[in-house]
Amino acid sequence: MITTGEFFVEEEEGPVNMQSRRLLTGVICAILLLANMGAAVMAQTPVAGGTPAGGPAVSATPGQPLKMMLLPKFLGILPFDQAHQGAEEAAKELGNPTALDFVGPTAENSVAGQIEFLTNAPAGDYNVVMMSNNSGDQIVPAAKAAQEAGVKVVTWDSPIPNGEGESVFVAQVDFTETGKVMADMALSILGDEGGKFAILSASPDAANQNAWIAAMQEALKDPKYSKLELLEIVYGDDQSEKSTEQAEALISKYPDMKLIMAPTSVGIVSAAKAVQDEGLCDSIKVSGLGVPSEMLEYTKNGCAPEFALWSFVDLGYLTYYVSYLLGTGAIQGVAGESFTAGRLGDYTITKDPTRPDVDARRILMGPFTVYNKDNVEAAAK
Ligand code: RAM
Repeated sequence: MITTGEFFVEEEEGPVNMQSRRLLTGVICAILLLANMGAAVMAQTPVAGGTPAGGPAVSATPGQPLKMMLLPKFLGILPFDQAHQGAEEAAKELGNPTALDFVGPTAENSVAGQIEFLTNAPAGDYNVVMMSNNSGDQIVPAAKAAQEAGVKVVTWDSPIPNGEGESVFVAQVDFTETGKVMADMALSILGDEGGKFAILSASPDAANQNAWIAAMQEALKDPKYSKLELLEIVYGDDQSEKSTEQAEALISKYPDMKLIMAPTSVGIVSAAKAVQDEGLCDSIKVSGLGVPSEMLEYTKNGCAPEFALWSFVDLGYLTYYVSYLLGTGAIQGVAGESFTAGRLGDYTITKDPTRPDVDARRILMGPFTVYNKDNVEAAAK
């Protein structure tokens, strides 16, 4: 290796040339010193392994082994299977040599079952748990214990309401907008004269449905929805039989009810079927959030003329990317960090604006799609 010293001894030169070369040596040394100082400062940044908040989008380094659990509210319904499909797609792309575990409780045992899965995650050597929370804030002690044991807890679909024990929430859509979308669908179905409607929700502990219902009630304060009157909120626990019973009870309790709004993929199908089976689709309509393939029949026959949803496949895919980046230390989950999530492109972590009073961070996916008889068939394929 040639050093600066050797460089000068080997050459024959006059005093002026010698002087300018000494000057050049000084400049080079100063530059090297500054470069070293810069490297030292960078090594001390708190987000070592990632990029500082506000920096360029971080890309994942594939092939790192991470044990990851995808924990839906419960097993056995199409949206969660679709999220699983998306997560597997990302797992393959990222070349994680450790297989993804898709596990969950039954719908009947959702709250206690989720708490148990999360409680056992550290002993199972998981690096990340990706959870659609169905246990409200009851999940917090288990989530905090998991975090303290070094397990990242990423929520998707349904967050931890108070944000405690949650690294970051991957939101399918903006929760405030969900309230407006539901109010708009009700108005568009019922027309200017409006009417009375009831809400058939999932379970009383479901953070996502609770937030959407609160957002809809807030949206309804706008005078343009003044003809929409909310009768009651009932809960079918995301179980078909219970949701059907609840829909039937609403139908017999409120003869003047014009609409059932169900912000759950299980509830909306149960309500549409109940209304159809009673032969009441001309007088009672159904709307809410549903999967196109499950709603096709009811949208085509006019029982459920409009409903909305997002892509659960993309939600699972994005959640896996976020979790892999967090688990490998490429991102820290702080507001301002940007990252690339494969085919979905770049995202930035922000403070969650829909939970303004708590310390929680969000990644927003979107978009919403509103389905009707014109586009439901294509989406159902
Ligand atoms: C059900 C679940 C899920 C919700 C959808 C709309 O599948 O409750 O959490 O996002 O409905």
